[in-house]
Amino acid sequence: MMEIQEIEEILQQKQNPHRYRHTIGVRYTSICLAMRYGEDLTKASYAGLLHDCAKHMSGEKLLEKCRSHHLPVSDMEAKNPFLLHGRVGAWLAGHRYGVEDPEILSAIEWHTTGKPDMTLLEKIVFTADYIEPGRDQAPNLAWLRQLAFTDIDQAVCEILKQTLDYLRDQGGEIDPATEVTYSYYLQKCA
Ligand code: DGI
Ligand code: FE
Ligand code: FE
Ligand code: FE
Repeated sequence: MMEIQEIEEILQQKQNPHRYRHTIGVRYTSICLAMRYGEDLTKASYAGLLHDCAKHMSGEKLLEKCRSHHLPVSDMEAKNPFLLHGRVGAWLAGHRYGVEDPEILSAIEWHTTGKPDMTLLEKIVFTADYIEPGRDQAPNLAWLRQLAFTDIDQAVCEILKQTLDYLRDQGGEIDPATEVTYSYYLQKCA
């Protein structure tokens, strides 16, 4: 794997200052959650740092990357290509940043929609993305941040609930993956 510092330098060049601050926030929040739940700190650090490493790409570029590297694209993703930044990011992490650990790659791939029965590392990155200190748009964030450090499954469930509410409100198309993930965690946390 490339050194953390070298990756930071590359991402700082590629991302706008706001996105880069978010990236660093997700890196450290992932590390904090890893401390709390007993995950490997190095894995959390790399997964958090690289989770949005393809976010700066346009929809067209993301689709082109998927075509050229034979990555799957669902109908929903073809219509909303930004949903592919996790999958393309995982590809970049592997091929440009030298990450070989499949757990790190999977946490990057699934950070936007989540998926049922996530690993601890996947849940950590999914949650850190939403609660990192730079985020301020969600309601009840102070409560949700505490919940994340109390019961991460409940936090995942609440984040999905808020995301679905937001998408319904905005008329955004809901990826079946997001819905399936919510159903799974709703049942698990009931
Ligand atoms: O890349 P970030 O902005 O840091 O965070 P992210 O990768 O979790 O993306 C968040 C955005 O993704 C947020 O605006 C909600 C949106 N999103 C999550 N699930 C779905 C979705 N958008 C659509 N259209 N459909 C989904 O199922
Ligand atoms: Fe993202
Ligand atoms: Fe997210
Ligand atoms: Fe993010």
